[in-house]
Amino acid sequence: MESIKSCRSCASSKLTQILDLGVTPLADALVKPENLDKPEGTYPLSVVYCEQCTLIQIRETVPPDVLFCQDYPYYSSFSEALLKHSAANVAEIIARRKLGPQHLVVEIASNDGYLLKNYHAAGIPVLGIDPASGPAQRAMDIGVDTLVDFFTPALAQSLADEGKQADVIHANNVLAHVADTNGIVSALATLVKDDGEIVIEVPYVKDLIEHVEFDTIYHEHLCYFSGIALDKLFRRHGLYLNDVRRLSIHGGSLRLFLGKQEAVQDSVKELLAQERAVGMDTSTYYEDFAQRVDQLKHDLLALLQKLKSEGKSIAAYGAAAKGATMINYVGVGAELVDFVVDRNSYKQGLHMPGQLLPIFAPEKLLESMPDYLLILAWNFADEIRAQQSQYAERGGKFIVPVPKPAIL
Ligand code: JHZ
Repeated sequence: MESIKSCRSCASSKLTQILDLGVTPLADALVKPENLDKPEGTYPLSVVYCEQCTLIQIRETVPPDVLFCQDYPYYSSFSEALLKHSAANVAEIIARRKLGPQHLVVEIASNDGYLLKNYHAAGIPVLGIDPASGPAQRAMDIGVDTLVDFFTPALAQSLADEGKQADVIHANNVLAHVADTNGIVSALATLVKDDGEIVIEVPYVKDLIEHVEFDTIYHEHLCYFSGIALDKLFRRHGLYLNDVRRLSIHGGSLRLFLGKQEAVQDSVKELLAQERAVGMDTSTYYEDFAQRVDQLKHDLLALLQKLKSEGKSIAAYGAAAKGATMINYVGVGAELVDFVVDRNSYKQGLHMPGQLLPIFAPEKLLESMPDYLLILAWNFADEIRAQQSQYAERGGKFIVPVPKPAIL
């Protein structure tokens, strides 16, 4: 592991620490039953603000081949909400750009083909790029052509040399995952055609801070983006942030539309102005975050301990990466929560990193009927509650941990 001395975007060494989450295991390094006695790798996790370009980032860089290996357990297609969100995005872009068989759409971090399959079904050529071979194989099985590799400037150049520049590039929830922040943006600029478009989704740091979504901080996420920080980053590589939308997905995200020609719309000007108005271009904006995170930790622990002292049983829903940060930072172990359930069959039978809570299929809920269900995948709380209506009808109650622990 390396610890940065300068900003990943602008290289300034003026970094101000805003949060220390201690030493944690890797959020997606789920533990196999046969390894339960073996020590897990743990890494420090701390968040800094760049005084020059305003980018929020973690100090620690864990090598990508450790993070996104063959066993990488995240498969996008387990959420109906995400599938709907992606299909709607694709339909809009096909219609607006009048895409057809003569075009090429590339997705970086294409995972199991959850997004590109919509273009493929419409007869538009696609290429996915993803280093995690498990999800990539799933994509290929459904006909989504996929390169199992890391997306680098060299790979972008070799695709461009082969005549495979893209009309549209999607890069959802991947910008933050790449340590060479300038490298990935320059690679996007290389791969997109001069009249092409890049559509990027990132979790929005304003939502993270305002709703205390501290659990979305883990080693896979190196950067936490604002419009101000992104605009500076893109311009350095001849790309213009021309349009932007705020989305509710993943606790609040930005969808960014970039091109090689400058055509900045009011949406971008308004977003940047709003960010400046609340002070996101100063470290003051982030000053009380650590204290609010600590309050949430205290409140959640107190709630779970009170329920246990009343003889109630508690389980958790969602073996999400963010769930690992939540249970490890708050200290939610087997004395409080009996087990975790998750629909992702690749996670079932494994254990959460750190606290080692066992992961089962959601059917276990109706069999065991815990009194309370802590929703660790709170970003999909509506979907999960709808799906678990039988659990609720039988008297089960839900706990949502952010922005403030609440029983629903
Ligand atoms: P979910 C991942 O984070 C990892 P995670 C990654 N680093 C990233 O950037 C973000 O996504 C965007 C399960 N589930 O998506 C599926 C059910 O079991 O919030 C997942 O295991 N039933 C790439 O892991 C987990 O919950 C359901 O009905 O924090 C959700 O994880 C639903 C909706 C989900 O992301």
